[in-house]
Amino acid sequence: MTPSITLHHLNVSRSDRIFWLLEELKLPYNVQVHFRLPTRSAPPSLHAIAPLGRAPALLLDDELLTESAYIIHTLLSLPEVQDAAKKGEIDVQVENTKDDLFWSHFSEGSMMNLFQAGAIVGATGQGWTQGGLVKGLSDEEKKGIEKYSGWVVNAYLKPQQQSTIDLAEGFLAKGNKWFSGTDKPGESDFMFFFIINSLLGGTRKDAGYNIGPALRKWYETVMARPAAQKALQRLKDEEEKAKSKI
Ligand SMILES: N[C@@H](CCC(=O)N[C@@H](CS)C(=O)NCC(=O)O)C(=O)O
Repeated sequence: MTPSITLHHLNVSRSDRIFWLLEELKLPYNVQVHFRLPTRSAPPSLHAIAPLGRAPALLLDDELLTESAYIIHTLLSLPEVQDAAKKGEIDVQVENTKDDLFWSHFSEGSMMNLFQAGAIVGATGQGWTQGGLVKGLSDEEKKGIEKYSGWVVNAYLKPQQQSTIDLAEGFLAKGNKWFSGTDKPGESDFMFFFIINSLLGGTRKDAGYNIGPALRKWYETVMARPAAQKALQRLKDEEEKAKSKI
């Protein structure tokens, strides 16, 4: 029996990974949109659903799943998904390969770790100096904060972030079409979608990272897939529908 699925989506978040996967798996799903607060944090509505108030969160029948890699792994393991793969009805690597496991952990544990740190320091630095997050700072203090947060983001974190991009580029450049190491996208490919989409098509597009030809080709291959196109369209439509109700 097809499970009932509700994806809790936060705007500009890792839940784009799950939209793409659900479209590839041809599973019907509902979407509940949560909009970030002006501080960029998740709103109370998401905290009411997920223990850490983070997205993505997914309700699978009565079970709440969090952590995108776990959500992806669980969906790929559903008996109906495994059956569909056996019958050739879906073009997805449903069994984890060694490469899949490595790159899935890498994408969140090493790569997003650094990008998340950069986003937090950048946004809170600005919140202190321009957003009134802390009142009564002197110009001298603001300059100090700007200098420190600029150094953390650009001199300390950026070269490390670039090294993670380069490592991923090196794997694909060896002739691998997908991070799964097979001829189909697997768990790790869905995991990479968030950061590569943000670096090539989203908020980090003009942030000065060097993205090599193999990663660009991977992204083009993803974006040429009807499921990825449907996913991004559904994400946009759901956000617009939810906005119109505010
Ligand atoms: N490791 C988690 C990370 C989840 C996470 O940090 N999500 C961000 C959005 S990309 C979030 O919900 N942020 C809201 C907040 O920090 O308040 C996963 O892969 O699902």
